[in-house]
Amino acid sequence: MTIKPLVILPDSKLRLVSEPVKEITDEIRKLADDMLDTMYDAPGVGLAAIQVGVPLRMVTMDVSKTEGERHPMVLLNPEIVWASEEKRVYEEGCLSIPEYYEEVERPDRVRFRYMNLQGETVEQEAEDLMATCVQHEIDHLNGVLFIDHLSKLKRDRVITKFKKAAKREAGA
Ligand code: K1U
Ligand code: ZN
Repeated sequence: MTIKPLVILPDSKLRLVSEPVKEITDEIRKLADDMLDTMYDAPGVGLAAIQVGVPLRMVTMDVSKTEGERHPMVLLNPEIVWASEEKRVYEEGCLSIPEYYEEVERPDRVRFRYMNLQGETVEQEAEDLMATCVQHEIDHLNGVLFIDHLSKLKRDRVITKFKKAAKREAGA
């Protein structure tokens, strides 16, 4: 079991556009295992590779609702192929912006496509938490954070708070 350190705001790595996964190697399988360990440990319902410092288009998710049950998903090169006109508001958090939660409006339902670790292309429809989570994670692959969906005032406030915390930690 490997828990990787999380990349935290204002680290500029969070703004990188991640590169596609070209081949499923042992290294990719190990990264998937480490990301799942890190996500469950946090705990979180999703994680993008860049949040552990790796700029690859790779996401782990587990949005299962049943206590004690695990339904781990590994998405390689995920993309949204359809989004509903209807929107919904969900209170989001981010493991890279600890202890900050805000309501974000996004499409209510999406259809997404990805490659699994077996190299198969999968297409799946999502609603509720899964729809929110997959959109949040694909944003990470494009260097977008959930705070970018908020007003400039709220976004600047949270960035300033995390910059000050990082400065304090560097000086400590
Ligand atoms: O990408 C991330 O930072 C993970 C993030 C994903 C997410 C959460 C909520 C809405 C959209 C996207 C998290 O997992 S934050 C932690 C969290 O929400 C949670 C943790 C444990 C149980 C249930 C939720
Ligand atoms: Zn996040």
